[in-house]
Amino acid sequence: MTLDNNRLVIPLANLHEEIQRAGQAELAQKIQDIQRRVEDGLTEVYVAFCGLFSAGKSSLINALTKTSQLATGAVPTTAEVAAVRYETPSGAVVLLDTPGVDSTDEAHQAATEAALHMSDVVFFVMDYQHVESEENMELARSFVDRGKTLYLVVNQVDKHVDWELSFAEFQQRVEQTFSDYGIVYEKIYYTSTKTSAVNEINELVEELHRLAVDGHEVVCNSVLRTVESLTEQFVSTVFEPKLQAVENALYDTVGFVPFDEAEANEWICERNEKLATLRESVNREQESISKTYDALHEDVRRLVDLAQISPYETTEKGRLYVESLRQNFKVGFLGSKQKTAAERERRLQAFLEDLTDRTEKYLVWPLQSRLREWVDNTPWANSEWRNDIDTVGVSIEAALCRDLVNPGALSSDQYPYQYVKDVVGKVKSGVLASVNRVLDLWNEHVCEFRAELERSRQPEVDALQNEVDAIRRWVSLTAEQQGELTRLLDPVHNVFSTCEGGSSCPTSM
Ligand SMILES: Nc1nc2c(ncn2[C@@H]2O[C@H](COP(=O)(O)OP(=O)(O)OP(=O)(O)O)[C@@H](O)[C@H]2O)c(=O)[nH]1
Ligand SMILES: [Mg+2]
Repeated sequence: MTLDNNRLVIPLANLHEEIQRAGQAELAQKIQDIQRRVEDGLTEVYVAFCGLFSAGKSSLINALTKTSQLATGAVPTTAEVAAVRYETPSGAVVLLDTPGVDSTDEAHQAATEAALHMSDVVFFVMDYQHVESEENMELARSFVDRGKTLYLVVNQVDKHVDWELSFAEFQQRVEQTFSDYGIVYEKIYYTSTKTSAVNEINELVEELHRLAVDGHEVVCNSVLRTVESLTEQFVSTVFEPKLQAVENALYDTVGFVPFDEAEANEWICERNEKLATLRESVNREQESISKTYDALHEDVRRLVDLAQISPYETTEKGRLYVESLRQNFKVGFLGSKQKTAAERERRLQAFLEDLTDRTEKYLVWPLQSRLREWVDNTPWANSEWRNDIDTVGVSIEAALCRDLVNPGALSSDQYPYQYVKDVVGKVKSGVLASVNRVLDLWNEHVCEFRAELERSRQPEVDALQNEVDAIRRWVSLTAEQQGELTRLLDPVHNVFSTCEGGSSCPTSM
C-alpha cells in the first residue's frame, strides 16, 4: 500500500492555516506536526509511555530495548520527552519516554502534554502499589477522552507478595476498578523490570511487534482521532466565551446545563407542555368567569320575561281605567265632569297601585334575590356589589300610564287588554334597564378580573418562556459549534472515507 499523502496534507495545511489565523499557535503547531508525519509517510507507530512519576516508564523502555540509555530514579527524573527507536522484525516502533504527569515541575507536565498529539498509542504505566489511586483513574480517563488507544501497564509487579491476596485476585480487582470507572482500554499487562514469576514483559514485547505489523492502520486511526480531537479543542476554545455566557444564563434560569441536544429538546418539550397547560388553565378560568356572568345575564332576562305582574285582577283594573277614558263614560245621573274625572283618577290609581305592588313582589324582589344569591355564590364577586342590587327597580308613574293610552283605539273592546300589555312591557323594560345598569357596572370588574387573572400567571409564563429561550440559545449555539467542527473536519474526513481501507486510512494506491 502506498499512501497518497497529498490528499491529507492539503486539508491539514488548510486546517493549520485557519487555526494559526485564529491565534491558536499551540494547536496550529500540533496540526503542523501531524502534517509533517503525514508527509513522512505515516509508517512508524509512536508509542508514548505515560504515567505518574516513578511508575517505571524509563526503566521499562530500557528493559525493552535492553539498554540503560534513559535515566531512572526514585525522584521525578525524566524532564523531557525522549524518542527511542525500537526495531522489530516487522519494522520500527518509536517509543516515547515522557516525564511523570504529576511531576511537581510544571515544565515536565508541559513536555508530556506537548508530546501526546504525536503518539498513536499510549502505554499507561502504573506502579503496582498505586494502580487503583484516584490520580491514575483520572489520568487514564483523560487519555481516553483525547481519543487515545490505551494499553494499561501495571509495572513493578515483583513487589507482589502472595500472602495478602493471590495475584489472580489482585488482577481481578484492578480490572474491576477500571471497569467501574468506565475506562475503555485495549489490553492490560503486568510487568516488571526485575525478576518476577508473573512478569508479562515478553507479552508486551509481542504487543509492540503486533503494533509494528499493523503500523499503517494504527497510525491512520490515530492521526484521524488526534486531528479530530485537536480540531474539537480549537472549536471549543473559539466558542468557549459565547458558550459560557449561554450556560451561565441556563444556570440562572434552569439550574442545569443539558447533557446533549436530545436532553435539551426534551427540556424544551416539557416546558412547552407546561406553558400550554398554564395558558389553557388561564383560558378555562377566564371562560368560566365569563360563563357565570353570562348565565346571570340570561337568568335575569328570563326572570323579567316570565314574571307575572298582570294577572286577571290587575288586567281588570287596567281595563276599567281605559274604559273610563271613553267619551261616553259618565259618572252619576247627570254625568258631572268632576265626578267622571275623579272616577278616572281613582281607577288609574287602583291600577297603578296594583301594578306597582305586583312589580315589587313578583319582579323586583325575585330579581334582587337572584342577584344576591349570585354575588354570595360567586367566589370572585365582591361583597360590596350587594349595595348595587338595591338600585334595581322601577317607579311606575301615573304619567307613564296616561301617556301610553292610544285615544284612537279606545272604542275597541280588545284595546284595554292591549293597553295593559303595553304598560307591563314598559315596566318590564324599565326594570330590565335598571338591572342592566348594575350588570354593566359589574362587567367592568369582570373584565378587570379576567385581565388580573392573566397578569397573576404572567410571571410563571415568563419564567417558563425564559427557560425555553435559554435552552434554545444553547441548542442553537451547540449546533453552530457542531457545524463549525463539521466544516473544518469535512475535508479530512473525505480523505479517510474515500480511501481503499474504509474509514481507517487515507487513500492508498
Ligand atoms: N521494584 C521495582 N522497581 C522498579 C521497577 N521499574 C522501575 N523501578 C524503580 O522505580 C523508580 C522509578 O523508575 P523510573 O523508570 O525512573 O520511573 P519513571 O516513570 O520514568 O519516572 P519519572 O521519569 O520521574 O516520571 C526507580 O528507582 C526504578 O529503579 C520494577 O519493575 N520493579
Ligand atoms: Mg522517567
